[in-house]
Amino acid sequence: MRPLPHALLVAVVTLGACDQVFDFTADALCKPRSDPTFHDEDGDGFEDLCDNCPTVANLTQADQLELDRGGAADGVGDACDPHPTLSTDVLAGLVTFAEPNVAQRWVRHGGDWHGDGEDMIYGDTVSGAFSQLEDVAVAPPAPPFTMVVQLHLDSVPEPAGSGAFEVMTAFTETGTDGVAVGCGLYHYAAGSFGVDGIRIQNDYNPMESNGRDLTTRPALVEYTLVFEFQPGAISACNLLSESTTVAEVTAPLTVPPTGTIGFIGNNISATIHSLAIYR
Ligand SMILES: [Ca+2]
Ligand SMILES: [Ca+2]
Ligand SMILES: [Ca+2]
Ligand SMILES: [Ca+2]
Repeated sequence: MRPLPHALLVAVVTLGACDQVFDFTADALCKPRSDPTFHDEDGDGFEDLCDNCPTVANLTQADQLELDRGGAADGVGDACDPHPTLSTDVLAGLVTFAEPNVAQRWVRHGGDWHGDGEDMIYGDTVSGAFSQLEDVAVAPPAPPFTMVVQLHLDSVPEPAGSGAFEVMTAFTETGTDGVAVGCGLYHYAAGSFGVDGIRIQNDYNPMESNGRDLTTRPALVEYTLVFEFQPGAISACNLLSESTTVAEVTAPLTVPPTGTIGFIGNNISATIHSLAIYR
């Protein structure tokens, strides 16, 4: 077994209290490849539970940026650290969609969400129906926290009329279609919110929504979506492609997240690889 950095060990042991939620168990650390539940989400050779960036390939496992500033490494690797200069980050949750009980945990409210054993795929490009996917077991942690989603944009149809196209990570009201606080990529018909952008959406209070246009139609590539949630303050939605910020938008979200963690989709096709939560 490869020794764990102390900070990561503390983080993962802390996660042991959340076993049913995120399937993290202390005795599952650093599984051998022969273990049938071995899983390496990012393919860098480090099994998820002993990888300091489980959703970003980082062969060096470098956790140096806080040290460079005279602080202490926090156990979250440089390649995925939401706050590289702050020593306070903790990986608080990980969803890879390869969990053995994924079909039971994730509930669909409309739309075509399906898992392939590694990813969750949203392919509702015909009906245009707004739909949600939520994890029935998971409520958001106490803010502040950061949600990071790795996804591939598969197709974005041309908007028609006032039609909306989007894929977002969200806090959804359990069992209720259409009520969510989310951060994501959207594509609206001109004259609506804009076209080809990202936005923070708050259906509890639409006045708190905010969006920003992209300068070009979004490429069908891998994206990282980062949702920084600060209750009662400014929250941020960042869209990154290959470590380059494509767009960022902020909005005041005065409604705290409720319900469960999930996704919303609407007439778009995307493959969602993973969701990680840092606090
Ligand atoms: Ca890995
Ligand atoms: Ca990694
Ligand atoms: Ca770090
Ligand atoms: Ca940090």
